[in-house]
Amino acid sequence: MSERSEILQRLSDAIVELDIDAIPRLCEEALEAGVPAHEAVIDGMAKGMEVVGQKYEDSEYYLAELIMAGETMKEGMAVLEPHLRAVEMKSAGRCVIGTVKGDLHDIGKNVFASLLKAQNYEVIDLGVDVSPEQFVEAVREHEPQLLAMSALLTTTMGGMGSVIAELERQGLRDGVKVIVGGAPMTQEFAEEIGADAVATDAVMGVRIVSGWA
Ligand code: B12
Repeated sequence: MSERSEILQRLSDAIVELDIDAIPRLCEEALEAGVPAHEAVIDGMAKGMEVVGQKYEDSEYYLAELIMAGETMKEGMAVLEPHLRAVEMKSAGRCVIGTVKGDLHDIGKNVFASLLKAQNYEVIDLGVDVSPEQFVEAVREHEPQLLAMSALLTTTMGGMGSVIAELERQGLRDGVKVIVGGAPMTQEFAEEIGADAVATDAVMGVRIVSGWA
């Protein structure tokens, strides 16, 4: 195993083992070894999150472990975020972002928002559990080029369609590009709700939107 893949594996393992004390040091080590910050997030820590999700499904982990895994990943993000400048992209614009109503998952949204900021986007983050009314109001107020919505629960992803329908109803849809993201997204779903693009990983998302600039 190369040094890089070994470090990525250790980052993933630390998330799975909920090792909140070790994660900041491991993130530093990754940076020192020349691993780009976005790779440490997506190919390291986020891979561990997938294992955590699997263990939860297998009833090996419970809600307490999900919470702890989230906290561990946030500790790692605190070290890596200032270094998220490795994706080579041009352009800038304004983006309104949020996690849809009923959904409290924000780690992936925050990763995407950090990558956008690193590309000189102005990011207006509405947080989690954002209602269609709040999204539409923010689009009216801030007139962004980009609206980004995140959902991790299959039960909440439908809320994205409500936002787009409301934008259309209020005559705001044509002025903004809409990207939806999160693990349960599919191309078919994005087309069905009338989103402009879909991404299941944040780097892919940044590539797509910078192509629009
Ligand atoms: C951590 C976690 C939590 C934490 C969240 C902490 C936080 N602040 O976010 C807590 C403990 C709160 C939580 C709660 C729950 N969770 Co949870 N959680 C997870 C877990 C383990 C990891 C998610 C994560 O952060 N991954 C790391 C990030 C980096 O990845 P990501 O979110 O997928 O984001 C990436 C991409 O999707 C993309 N992306 C994300 N958003 C966006 C947006 C845009 C615009 C773009 C371009 C890209 C993009 O970019 C990111 C980086 O590449 C997942 C399992 C999993 N593997 O996903 C379950 C999971 C999502 N949770 C699940 C469940 C069931 C729940 C609960 C219902 C549990 C319960 N019984 O209460 C509650 C729901 C609470 C609520 N109302 O939202 C299920 C969802 C099942 C489903 N199909 O709907 C999962 C899949 C676990 C499982 N396997 O069953 N959870």
